[in-house]
Amino acid sequence: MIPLPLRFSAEVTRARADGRPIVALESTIITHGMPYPQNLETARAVEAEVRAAGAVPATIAVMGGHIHIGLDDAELETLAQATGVMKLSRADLAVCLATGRTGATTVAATMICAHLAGIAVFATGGIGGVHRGAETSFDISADLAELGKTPVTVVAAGAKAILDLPKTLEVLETEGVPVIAYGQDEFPAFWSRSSGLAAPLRADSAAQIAQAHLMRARLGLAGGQLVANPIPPEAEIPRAEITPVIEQALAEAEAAGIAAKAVTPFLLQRIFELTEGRSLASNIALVLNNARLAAEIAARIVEQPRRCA
Ligand code: PSU
Ligand code: MN
Repeated sequence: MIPLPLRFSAEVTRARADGRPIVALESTIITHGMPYPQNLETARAVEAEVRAAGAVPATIAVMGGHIHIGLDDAELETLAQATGVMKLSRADLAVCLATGRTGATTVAATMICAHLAGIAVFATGGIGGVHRGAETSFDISADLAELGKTPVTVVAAGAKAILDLPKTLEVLETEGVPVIAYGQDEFPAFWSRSSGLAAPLRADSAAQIAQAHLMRARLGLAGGQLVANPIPPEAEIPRAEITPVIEQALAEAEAAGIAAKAVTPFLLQRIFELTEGRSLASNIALVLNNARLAAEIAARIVEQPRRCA
């Protein structure tokens, strides 16, 4: 068999040896989700937030035929400025490795790589979902099926209202994915704490989420958990304010014939422009908030088996 092409950073190698909690971080948010230099600043700030909360960050990306589990600062900088980076989902990962190209991992691909590296918890901003108009386009993110297959707990701020949120929740239910709102009953909608939709499940502590993660494994249930962590109140853009902006961006995407992998990056960029950067400030705040919660969950997961053993 060919060797598993994992390459651990020095920091992650030490954390693994010491049995410390590790939080995986995705890289598509860096290459396709935010403009330079805010993408680099955010990536660094998110890593710092994970460390401040007592865990070790592992930003994941594909470079030079390897899956990097943890990037050093020079690698982070290279990725943040790179052009022509592949956006990797489950379908693209092996071809990117085989061809030696540089690839940024989406939620789906980051889950796969985190699991290969023995990392249980992953923090991001928002997950992909069912796009509006999916009944004709069939555009449903592979993130949803991945959550149904791969045992990683993903902390996100819900899903963006650029998606069809009721259909996204339906597909998650079909995939058997626990969607757990943190500290509230409602499913949060990324920039807004409220979506108008009830979350299927609720948890009020990192310890409960960690326990549920371990219990799923004990029960032999495949797949991960989606923790929907609402954006901090001071950073939110209320639903009434963001809705018309989303509608305009969607109309422009349709008029321009944007399709497939280009849809999410196009919408994010237009919403950034239309809100004059406010959407980006909110996005950064919610990712930091998710990094903190993910670090707490990872710490509880590392502790619990020892206590029970
Ligand atoms: N949603 C966001 N920000 C993002 C993404 C989604 O709010 O940066 C990125 C994530 O990497 C996610 C991917 O996994 O887009 C989903 O892309 P698609 O819809 O093409 O599956
Ligand atoms: Mn898609």
